[in-house]
Amino acid sequence: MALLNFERKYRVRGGTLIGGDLFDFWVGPFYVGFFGVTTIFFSALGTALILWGAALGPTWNVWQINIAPPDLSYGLAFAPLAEGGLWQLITICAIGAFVSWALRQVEISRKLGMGLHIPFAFSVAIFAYITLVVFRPVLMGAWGHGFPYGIFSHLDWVSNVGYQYLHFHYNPAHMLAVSFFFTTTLALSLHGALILSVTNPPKGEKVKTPEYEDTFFRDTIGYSIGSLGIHRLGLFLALNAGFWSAVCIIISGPFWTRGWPEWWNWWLDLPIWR
Ligand code: 07D
Ligand code: 07D
Ligand code: U10
Repeated sequence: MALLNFERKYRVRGGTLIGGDLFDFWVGPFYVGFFGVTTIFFSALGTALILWGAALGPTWNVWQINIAPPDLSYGLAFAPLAEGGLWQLITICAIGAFVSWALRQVEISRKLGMGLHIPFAFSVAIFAYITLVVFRPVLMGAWGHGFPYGIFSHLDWVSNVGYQYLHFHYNPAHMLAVSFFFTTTLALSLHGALILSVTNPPKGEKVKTPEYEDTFFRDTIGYSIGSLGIHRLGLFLALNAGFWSAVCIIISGPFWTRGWPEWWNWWLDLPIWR
């Protein structure tokens, strides 16, 4: 079905989570919905607050703009706007916008009668973000533990926090997350390459069937996960990358305060060596 005909067929009422027909329409290609309006509201307000923070100085250089969280001495209290209060409001707007976006994905999926896999997947990214700026700061007793909003300043935060634990690579959950990220790119490159290799036959030859795909991997590694399976695996790998990232940072501080290399002493402390 041509895309335009299809749109006419599915662009009908219903599927909304809240508000019935309210905002149940499209603007150009975009579905609006209640959560489209809340997305626009939070992202416009959040962007304006970032601009306000930037205007407070000292630079308009986009790489260097930095909106820092409050000083640790404010604990979990609200801070004055120029002293981290903007960061707190921007964080509320960011969470509002990300969650609205996920709920808009839910409404669009429901309209289309599809599964909720995409909003579920995005929720894992949101979970990692909320872990960084809410769960961990709350567990550690100060908003000042959140990361600053700025392109380079957030890199400084990652590096500083990493070295606070001496050698972040020794964090076992970080190892899992990193391995899942690497495996995700390996899986995507294998899958992208396989699909292109069967759908781009030489002139005059037919596009190959899934039997060819299966046979390639059976011949190479003895097993094929199949054309549906590779998508399940891909989603599993990617979601685990995000999930274990959240775990690796939430345990750093709230549950382990020393250097990560030291954590491995449990191995030396096993009773079998005694
Ligand atoms: C390609 C989809 C498109 C999204 C893009 C990002 C903004 C920010 C705002 C000036 C894959 C849009 C960017 C809206 C502009 C202001 C105030 C997604 C794609 C193109 N980081 N990070 C980047 C964010 C964290 C880390 C780049 C966001 C954690 C490292 C971009 C968040 C830690 C490196 C960026 C976030 C961390 C980066 C490219 C939120 C651990 C890099 C991102 C909301 C997760 C890389 C200069 C990209 C870089 C980079 C955005 C959080 C580490 C600016 C929005 C605190 C080590 N991060 N980041 O392609 O070049 O993502 O930095 O959590 O090396 Mg970061
Ligand atoms: C948080 C992003 C959420 C994004 C959302 C959407 C918009 C809209 C609009 C484009 C989670 C935002 C959307 C803004 C944009 C438009 C229109 C994703 C998030 C909701 N590390 N490390 C990780 C590696 C080291 C350290 C994670 C590798 C050093 C700390 C990942 C190496 C030290 C933290 C990872 C390495 C160190 C991490 C990041 C190598 C520093 C974290 C991915 C090869 C000296 C962070 C939850 C992630 C984390 C994290 C990888 C090295 C420290 C597994 C490969 C040794 C402090 N590192 N790291 O989390 O777990 O994505 O955060 O050396 O906090 Mg690490
Ligand atoms: C996949 C796939 C597959 C496909 C696919 C894909 C995965 C096999 C069938 C998809 C993959 C791709 C297309 C590949 C490329 C994708 C990536 C590399 C991922 C990263 C993507 C990006 C970087 C693009 C990001 C773009 C975004 C998020 C769009 C931005 C749009 C908006 C902000 C508008 C959103 C609309 C809303 C909220 C609804 C309401 C909208 C309106 C009312 C419209 C206009 C708004 C107004 C009039 C209000 C005014 C707004 C104001 C004042 C403020 C706005 C503030 C802002 C900050 C924007 O597997 O299958 O093929 O294709």
